Amino acid sequence: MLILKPIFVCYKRFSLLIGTLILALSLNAKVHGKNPNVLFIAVDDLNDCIEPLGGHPDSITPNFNRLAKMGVTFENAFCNAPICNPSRVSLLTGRRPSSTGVYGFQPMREVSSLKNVVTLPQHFKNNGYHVMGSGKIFHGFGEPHGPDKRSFDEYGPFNPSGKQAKKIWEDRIPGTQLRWAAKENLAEDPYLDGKAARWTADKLKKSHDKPFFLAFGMVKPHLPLYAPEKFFNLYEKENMTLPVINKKDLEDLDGMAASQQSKGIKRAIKVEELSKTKDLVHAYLATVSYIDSLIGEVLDALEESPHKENTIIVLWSDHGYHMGEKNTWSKSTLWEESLRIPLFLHAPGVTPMNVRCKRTVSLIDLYPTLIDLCNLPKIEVLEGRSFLPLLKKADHPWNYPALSCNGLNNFSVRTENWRYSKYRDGSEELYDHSKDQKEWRNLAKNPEYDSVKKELAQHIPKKPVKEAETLWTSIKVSTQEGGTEERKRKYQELIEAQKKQN
Ligand SMILES: [Ca+2]
Ligand SMILES: [Ca+2]
Repeated sequence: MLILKPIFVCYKRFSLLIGTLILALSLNAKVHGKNPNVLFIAVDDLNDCIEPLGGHPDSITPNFNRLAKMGVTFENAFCNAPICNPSRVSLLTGRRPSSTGVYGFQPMREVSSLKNVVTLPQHFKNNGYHVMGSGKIFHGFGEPHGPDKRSFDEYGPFNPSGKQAKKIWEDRIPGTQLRWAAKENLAEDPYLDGKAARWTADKLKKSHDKPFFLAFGMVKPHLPLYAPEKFFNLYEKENMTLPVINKKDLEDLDGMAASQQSKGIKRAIKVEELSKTKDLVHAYLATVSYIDSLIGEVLDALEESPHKENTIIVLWSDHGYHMGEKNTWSKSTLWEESLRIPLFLHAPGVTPMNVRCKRTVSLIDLYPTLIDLCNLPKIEVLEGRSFLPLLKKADHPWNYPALSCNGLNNFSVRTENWRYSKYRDGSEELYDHSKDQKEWRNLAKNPEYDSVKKELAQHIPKKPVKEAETLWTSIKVSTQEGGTEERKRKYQELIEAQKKQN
């Protein structure tokens, strides 16, 4: 027995090892043996005010916590461009705005180089997947949040019109788009986001003949900040923590670096004059809690479904949002608040649970990463880099900065420690994130950092293509309120006229 015991122990260890190997292989087989499903969740204008990213101490987001525990939370994830359309076109085509000229509101298929582009969902569709979508995935033109028809087999709710819940109360900053309201609590949520969540949950509960790619896009917390009243009631408005703001922050900037978001700065001045910061922060967090609850509904449906063990979940926001920081309300800047985004990824058999990754990744990387995770054919022209190694090991060596751009020839390069931005008028910013996470001290003019700037500047594209010309962007309409509706009307007219001509 004395001799047998070690052999027995050895055998036990050996069988444990074999068992672990078989389990690992079978988990891997579930993802890599056949094509795993993808649940692709998009959020609009969401910054780090969610519990796993700790951007606001008062935020209540149990379902973001739940998602974080399931896989990898990226602490340093960034968008390719800090506005809806260029961010989404870039993610969904895998090409940077500086390569396509989509810096603003150019409809993707109207841009000659993108007319026949194979989008991310379309690549899944072309490779045996059933591709479904609802809500806002592509930015809509004419049709609000209309899908790109070539990218999907079927599309659920995407139009925000229709029955709406009654407002309990409403407030706004006059002369701006900053509006917020609590709506009545209804059992059947009539908003687009609620409808899209229910549609997505129903699809998850069904069995499917083919692997599926299921996209679910929410339009909140984009303005106006409307949510059912119960989400406002989660917070005590009077005790809200306010963002820490350095009033003199812009004084060390000049040129385009200082004036990049004049509308956002005007909004911030009005919010301050009317003492409405608390109200707006309250409304933003209420709206974030509302979408958190919808994410919960969808996660519940997946959990109860037969697809639980074989479905990748990815959640991203198209860009961040300023809440008064850098004296700005909204987005469209090359500062951290606009560029940093929530990004979560859960891939059964690949990602460990509850892991945080500090490496810099960006939305340009999602297309090649999903190709890798689902064993789809590679596409040569994609400009991002698959971060599959980080999904397996969050601290894998990674020396690839995130590159963002905001309009022609305005670029920002972010490494784990630095942000360097250069604008087309030559103005610059340099921030040391190891000491200055709020980006208050611009070091760009200090010659001590010339070598840092030089190294980071190497990542900036040398020949960005100019703004693409399209029918939509050729329409000149004032950007005052109602401008977008007027633009949509004129756009439809032009499309009709073009059809008649052809
Ligand atoms: Ca957006
Ligand atoms: Ca400053």
